[in-house]
Amino acid sequence: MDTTKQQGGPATAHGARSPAETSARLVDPLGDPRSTQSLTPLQDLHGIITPSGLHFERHHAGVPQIKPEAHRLLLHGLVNDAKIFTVEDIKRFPATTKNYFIECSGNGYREWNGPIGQSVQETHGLTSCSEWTGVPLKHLLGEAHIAPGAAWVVAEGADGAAMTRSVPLDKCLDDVLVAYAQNGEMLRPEQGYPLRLLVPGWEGNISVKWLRRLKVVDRPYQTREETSKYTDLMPDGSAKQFTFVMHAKSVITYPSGKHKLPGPGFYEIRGLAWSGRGRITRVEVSTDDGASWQECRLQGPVLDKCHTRFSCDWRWQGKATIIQSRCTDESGYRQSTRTELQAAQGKLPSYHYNAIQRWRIDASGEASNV
Ligand SMILES: Nc1nc2c(c(=O)[nH]1)N[C@H]1C(S)=C(S)[C@@H](COP(=O)(O)O)O[C@H]1N2
Ligand SMILES: [Mo]
Repeated sequence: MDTTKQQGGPATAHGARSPAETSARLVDPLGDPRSTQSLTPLQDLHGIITPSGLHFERHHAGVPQIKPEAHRLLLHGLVNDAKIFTVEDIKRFPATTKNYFIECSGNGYREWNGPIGQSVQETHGLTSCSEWTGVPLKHLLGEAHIAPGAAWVVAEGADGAAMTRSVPLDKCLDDVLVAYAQNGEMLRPEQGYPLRLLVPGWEGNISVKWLRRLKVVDRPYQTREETSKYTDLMPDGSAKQFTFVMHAKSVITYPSGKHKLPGPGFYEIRGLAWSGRGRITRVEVSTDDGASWQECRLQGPVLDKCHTRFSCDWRWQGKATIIQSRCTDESGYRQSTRTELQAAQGKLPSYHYNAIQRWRIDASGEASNV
C-alpha cells in the first residue's frame, strides 16, 4: 500500500503505540494472582526512560482503584501541626522533577547460585527508570513542624497490604519525594496513583505506593516488610535489617539472552548501569570471557541514582565467547562477580543480588545466560 497516495488516519484524543510494536511486560504471578510482579522488557528499550506502560510492577495485594478526590494523606506523630492533605493540596507545593530508577531488591534473586532466567527481562526486569514529579517530603515535614525525638517516618499505603515501611528521618529530609506524576502525566495506577513515596536509590519496597499516611516516630516500627521480608539472611543464620541502598549494577541488554546475532561483523554492545549511591562513573565491557576489558561510552546526561546507558563497539569474529559488563559508581564501588558475592555473603539466595551478568554467544550467534 502506498501511503503517499491516500489520506491517513484521523487525529486521536489519546495516542497509542503502533500495532506493530508488541514489546510487553512479563507478568509473573508469584504463585498467587493477588501478589504479582511484572518485568520490564529491558532488551527492547532505548535511552534511559522506561515508558510508563512498561514500568515493572510489584503488588503485594493487587492494584487498588483510588478516586483521587477522595484520597487523603495524613501526616502526624511527632509533629506540632498534624496535617491532612488532599491530592490538590500536594500539587500546590513547589514541585521537583527528577529522573530516578526504582529497583526491587528481589531483582535477580533467582540468579544467586547460577543462571536461571533466559532473557534480560527475566534476569533484570525488576528495575525501571522514570521522570518523577512531586513535592520534596522535607517541605511537608516543614509544614507539620517536626517535634523533638523524631528520628524515623513510617509510611503506609492504601492497598490491601497496607504496605508499611520505616524510613530514617535523615533520608526524608534529603531527597525523598511524595510523587504524583511520572513521565509527564499523573502516576499510573500500577505505580501508586495518586500519590507514592519515592525514596531514590533505595530498595523499591520502601517507595510505598498509594501513600495515605506518614507518621513521624522515634524508631523503626519493625513492620512485616522489615522483619519477615526484605531482610538479608547471612551465612551465620542471622538476618541483616535495613540494607536500604541498591548497589551498583550493570547489564548488557544487547546482545542478551534469547537474541541471535545474524552473523560475524560489527555490533554496538548496549546496556544499562545504575547505582543507589549516586552517579555511574565508569562501565567496562569484556568480549573475551574476562581476559580484557574496554571502556564504554556513557550517554549523557549521567544522573544521580538513575539508569545510565552505555555502549561500545564490537567486531564479532563468529567464534563462541562470553560478553559481560561491570560498572563503578562515584562512591568508588565496583560491581563484582557472582563468586565474589557468594564468598562475601554466602550461597543462600538473598535480596540485593548485583553480580556481573555474563552472556554466552555461541558460534551460531545465539546468546544465553551463563
Ligand atoms: N502500597 C504498596 N507499596 C508498594 C508495594 C505494594 O505492594 N504496596 N510494593 C513495593 C515493592 S516490593 C516494590 S519493588 C515497588 C515497586 O514499584 P512499582 O510497582 O511502581 O514498580 O513498590 C513498593 N511499594
Ligand atoms: Mo520489591
